[in-house]
Amino acid sequence: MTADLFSDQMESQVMLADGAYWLRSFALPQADAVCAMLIEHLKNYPPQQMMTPMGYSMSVRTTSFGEFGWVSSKQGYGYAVKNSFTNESWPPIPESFFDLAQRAANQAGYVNFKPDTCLINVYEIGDKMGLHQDKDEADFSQPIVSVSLGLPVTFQFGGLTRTAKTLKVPLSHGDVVVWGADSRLCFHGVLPLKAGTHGTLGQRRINLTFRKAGKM
Ligand code: MD6
Ligand code: FE
Repeated sequence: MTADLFSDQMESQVMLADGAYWLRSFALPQADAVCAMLIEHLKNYPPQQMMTPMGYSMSVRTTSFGEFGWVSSKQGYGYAVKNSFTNESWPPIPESFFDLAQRAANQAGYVNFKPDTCLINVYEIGDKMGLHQDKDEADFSQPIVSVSLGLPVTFQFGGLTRTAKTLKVPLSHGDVVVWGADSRLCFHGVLPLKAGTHGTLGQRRINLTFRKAGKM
């Protein structure tokens, strides 16, 4: 892959593995509106640092939309119908976010994607996420749709074992990655966020991850 083939802001589609696609700039037309909604939302629903089952504090701050929210604690990883910090249900996925996720899934060949959770991860400078598989969902036939906003970051996309070689994917504001089918359980992670200032989100990256967590 050469830089001149993929100039800035160009919408293009890159296959990362069987069933995994990097949709460059796919969300760019909606990205600033999505960010504006998120900035307002996070004022009322502050993201929280969760604990890993091993007892470490995660670096990213997290909250969710949807019927389910992704949670981590000493009890393990999984989905919960209530936010344990507020004891309230998660607010519904905004319609425009749901539409964006569904269109991205369609673009990657996954028809009829109906996410019931949208995880909001807020990365500050230095925040990262180690290599892991997403396997807390009830049904692996549904893909994962991940929308990147704000500062650029290096996303690692590997194989079905932790030691498989990883691709380093330079994600920018408005990029979407969709993975499912043969790549649904591929290891992935995020390298530490490098210092910078984004025009809309400042010194942050926000990642939205849409999934179908509950039963069909
Ligand atoms: C990201 N997040 O924040 C990617 N996976 O860019 C994840 O891959 C992820 O935050 C499973 C559970 C929580 C996560
Ligand atoms: Fe993940």
